[in-house]
Amino acid sequence: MLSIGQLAERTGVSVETLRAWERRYGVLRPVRSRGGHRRYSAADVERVMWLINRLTSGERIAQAAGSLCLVDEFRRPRLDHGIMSQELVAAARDGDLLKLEADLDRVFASLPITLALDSLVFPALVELGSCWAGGEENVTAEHLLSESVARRLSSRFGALRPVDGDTLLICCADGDNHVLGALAFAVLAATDGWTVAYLAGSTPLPEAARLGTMLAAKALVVVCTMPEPAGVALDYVTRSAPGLPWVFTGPATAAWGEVREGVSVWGPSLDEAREASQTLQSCRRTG
Ligand code: B12
Repeated sequence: MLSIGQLAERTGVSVETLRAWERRYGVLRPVRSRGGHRRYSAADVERVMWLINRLTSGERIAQAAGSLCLVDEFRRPRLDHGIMSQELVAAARDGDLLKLEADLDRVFASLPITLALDSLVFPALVELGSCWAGGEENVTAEHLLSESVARRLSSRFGALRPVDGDTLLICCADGDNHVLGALAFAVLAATDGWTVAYLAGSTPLPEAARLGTMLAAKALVVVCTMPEPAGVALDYVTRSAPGLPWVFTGPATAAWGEVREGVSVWGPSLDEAREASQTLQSCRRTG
């Protein structure tokens, strides 16, 4: 546990500012020592760092503090065995459209996309998907949830105007129509300044190769959710279309390592794939 001075040292935010944030917005959660002094935990350090991050990206403190309270609200249930994720599952199962939409609005408004997907949405989809595969679930619950998520990701993607940056082509392996991860990755890449040619689901790779060449894409990213189309795609690329900057990523490639049969593999998480794309971006800029 830290004193306020130690918290200030750890985070680089002055004691006065920390006190003001605590008083005005209640963003710190100190406990009292035996002598009655405030003591701050690692979670407080994390909260302050989170706020600094939001302020650096231009947000005002009141707004950032408001979002932080929502993040806390959503993180706590995740630690408690994913209760929030269970609520999404339940709302989708019950066809409770108002709750489903309201919950997803709050999730996407308050959390970074990767956190929203990895901590809440994907676990809910995996649960619905496995119940459906086990014959216990009607497919409508999964469709309701995945469509509501796809709408939100699409509208974010549509709001990001292409910049005059290097081009990343993003598609799903031929035969694979699981687009949510690909769409999320497209949003992240566009946010980072890539010009994104997003082709959505099932794309024949010879055609992706033609477009990628025409656009001089810096990477042709093939997102794979199902293992079989992933294997066929890798086989095609290594046998018939080497030489282009192919990258494989997505759930089906999670166990592949960084390179597979001479082809780059990004991930396994969305954050790691994003980092790999940022590294490529900075290599191109400096190179
Ligand atoms: C939603 C869904 C669908 C939707 C897709 C809607 C859409 N707009 O995308 C629809 C209804 C279209 C669908 C159809 C089918 N589906 Co489906 N589907 C799913 C479900 C529920 C979620 C898929 C998804 O979004 N996965 C992404 C997340 C949830 O997966 P994850 O493993 O947690 O991913 C982790 C990481 O890999 C990473 N990640 C995820 N995405 C990405 C992307 C990138 C770029 C990166 C870097 C990382 C990353 O984040 C996660 C956390 O770390 C899964 C269940 C599951 N277990 O995944 C089944 C699942 C993928 N589907 C399956 C099947 C069988 C089908 C169908 C064949 C069913 C049928 N008989 O028609 C069809 C195939 C259609 C096709 N040709 O593609 C199987 C696949 C089995 C297999 N091993 O091949 C699954 C696993 C269900 C199951 N348990 O059987 N499906």
